Amino acid sequence: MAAIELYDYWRSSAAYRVRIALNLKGLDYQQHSVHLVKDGGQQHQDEYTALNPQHLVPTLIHDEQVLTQSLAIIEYLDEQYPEPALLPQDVLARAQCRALAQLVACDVHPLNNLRVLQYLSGPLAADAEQKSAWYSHWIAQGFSAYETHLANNKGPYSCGEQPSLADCCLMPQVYNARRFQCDLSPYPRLLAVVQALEAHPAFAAAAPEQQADATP
Ligand SMILES: N[C@@H](CCC(=O)N[C@@H](CS)C(=O)NCC(=O)O)C(=O)O
Repeated sequence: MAAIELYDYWRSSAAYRVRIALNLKGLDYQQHSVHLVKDGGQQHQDEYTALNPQHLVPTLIHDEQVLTQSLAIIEYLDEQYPEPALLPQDVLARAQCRALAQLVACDVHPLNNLRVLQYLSGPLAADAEQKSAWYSHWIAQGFSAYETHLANNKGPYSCGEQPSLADCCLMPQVYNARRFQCDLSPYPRLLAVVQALEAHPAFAAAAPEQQADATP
């Protein structure tokens, strides 16, 4: 098996998605911590931007090839290592599963990312209360739509009976929402899925606190 290396940060939700996918596939990987805060953010150092010119984690190295963007990385892994599949076989179900993943990864996460929060509190001089209101607003918009979609779901996970790409995105976003003390009580279906995910060993091992670079 080709060596896999993951440039990672324990609290990065995009890297957390990839850790889940790697664990679901049972793949061994070597982690390199890129501390997003220390030294002004190690994601900005030349050595790292040579790999990822967006100054973002994760970056995955597989077979000496460099891959960026968590969703692209997960789909790449799914094609290289098809079992267990992270997308449904049915074409329509596959599109619907990708839609849930993108709801989180494209329409919630980028609005609440570290660099956005830093811009809010820096150049825009938002105070802690405004930042928290911003954060909760985008979580509520996204999770309320996710909750509605789940009404049509059959099975313990976001897209039926197996953990999927959508779950790789949901779990880290819920971790972040809890960290920012967002009220998740309006989303009982989403919380039931999260309960199933938390009980799954691949998700448990990918949790931020389980990572070697986690700090109290
Ligand atoms: N769309 C990218 C997002 C990656 C991303 O936003 N990573 C965050 C951590 S979750 C990051 O590196 N932030 C550094 C910063 O904001 O300076 C992906 O899915 O890989």
